[in-house]
Amino acid sequence: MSVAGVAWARKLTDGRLRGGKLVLIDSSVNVMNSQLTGTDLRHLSRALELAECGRGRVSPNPLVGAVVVRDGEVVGEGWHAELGGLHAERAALADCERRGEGPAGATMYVTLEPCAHTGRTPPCTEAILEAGISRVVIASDDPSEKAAGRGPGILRDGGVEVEMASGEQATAARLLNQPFRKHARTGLPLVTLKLAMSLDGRTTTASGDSPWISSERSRELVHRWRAESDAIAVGIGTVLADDPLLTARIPNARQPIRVVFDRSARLPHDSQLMRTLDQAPVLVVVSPQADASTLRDAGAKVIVADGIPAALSELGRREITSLFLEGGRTLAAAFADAGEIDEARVFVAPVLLGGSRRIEPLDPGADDTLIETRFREW
Ligand code: AOF
Ligand code: ZN
Repeated sequence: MSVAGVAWARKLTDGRLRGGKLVLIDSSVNVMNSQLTGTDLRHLSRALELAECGRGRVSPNPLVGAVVVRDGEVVGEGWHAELGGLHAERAALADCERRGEGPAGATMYVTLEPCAHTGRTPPCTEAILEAGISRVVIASDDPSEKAAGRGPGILRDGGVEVEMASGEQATAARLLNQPFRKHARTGLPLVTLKLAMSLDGRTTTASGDSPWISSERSRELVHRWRAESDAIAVGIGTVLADDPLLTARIPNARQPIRVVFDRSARLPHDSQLMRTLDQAPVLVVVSPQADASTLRDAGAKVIVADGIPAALSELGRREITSLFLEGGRTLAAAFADAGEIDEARVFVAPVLLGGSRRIEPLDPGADDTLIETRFREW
């Protein structure tokens, strides 16, 4: 039940199959789209699929996808593919041009409300109005101060029919951009806790070592999650015990910033982290009392912060929208006590570790079960 085990556990958390403590998301899950047709919803779902193509490449921007439909026919598709690149709406309009299709009078389906500001790129509202799009269907709001309804307002004033989706596609669009949404609303990164444990809830054996608990497939997932996170964090205890590298071992992956919560600035200069500063930055969070000058001189970045909330604010100020907590238990407990964990991804390995020796399952193909839980939605 290798992959199936993972898929089943994921399903429990997607809002359809609910059980026990895995209830999540929000009450809008079952709200129906009143004005939108089945065809509209199908195009929105396609726009959501396209948005996924930017995953791991656009942060701190959101994932956004767009589809242009004229007379029932798709004439352009686009997504926000990289930071500083075209927004999804402009990418979809450029696709219309490539195909030799005019977008005048068409409907644009977009997963995030079109922007009205000039940032790295000019406002999408201008491109939509210029193209003569007559209807825009939007799956989710943009809670940024500069957005927050301005774009839809400008489009309506320009004579475009604007509709906001609700229900399944709206929920999916919000869930797609939890890091962006939390950062836009609070200035803080989304915090996701990763844990791996045995069936009997152990992370180490009785002898105190921490053997690999999770399977090959679980480790692959972890590397993907690293590549999709702006930063990953560990406590100094984990660094001293395991000397982790914390890079994403995936070809061409964007490497996350590696954050060490290290109150007294004990991070060893000969640790794997400090020896691989050329692969990805290391950011050490120390208390105001610590002397981190030698770490700074050696090339680490240093944040002086008294406690987790202050550290998160500083990480958010540096445009870190997602923080992936990789260990250990002390750091996880401190984040939980601070009320700062948004999501958890827990691998349960089919082994027993509570006794003096590791007990393996009879089925050699037995794999981990992944349990994903969301504690709050942004
Ligand atoms: C859209 N479509 O595809 C995206 C939007 O600095 P910029 O120009 O990249 O703008 C980034 C902001 O624009 C970002 O914070 C978010 O509010 C919005 N992102 N908007 O209409 C898109 N990626
Ligand atoms: Zn835009």
